[in-house]
Amino acid sequence: MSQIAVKPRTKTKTKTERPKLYKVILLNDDFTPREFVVLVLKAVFRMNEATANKIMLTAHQKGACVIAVFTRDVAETKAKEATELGKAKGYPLYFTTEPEE
Ligand code: TYC
Repeated sequence: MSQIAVKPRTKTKTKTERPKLYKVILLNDDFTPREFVVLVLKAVFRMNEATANKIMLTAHQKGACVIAVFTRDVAETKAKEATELGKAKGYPLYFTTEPEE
């Protein structure tokens, strides 16, 4: 008796999806000094003085400003870190995150 082994056709499709990106948003408030906002932007988001100033002014004038996009973990960690820096000084400075469309 001969047996024929039939190999199942299993084709593995590798689907590499891009990780969803999250925006880090800087919110304006009436108390945090402008220079301190700039300092935090430079320290946490590695911005130069000019870029940090521009972002700070946009948030100051419009109420909020998108800083950058990162993977979820990085966005949340940086937002938390930056918010904590303000908190440590008694400022209500706040950074939030939001998924990109
Ligand atoms: N509005 C603050 C002030 O006038 C400065 C400021 C700018 C605070 C941007 C937060 O996200 C901010 N001192």
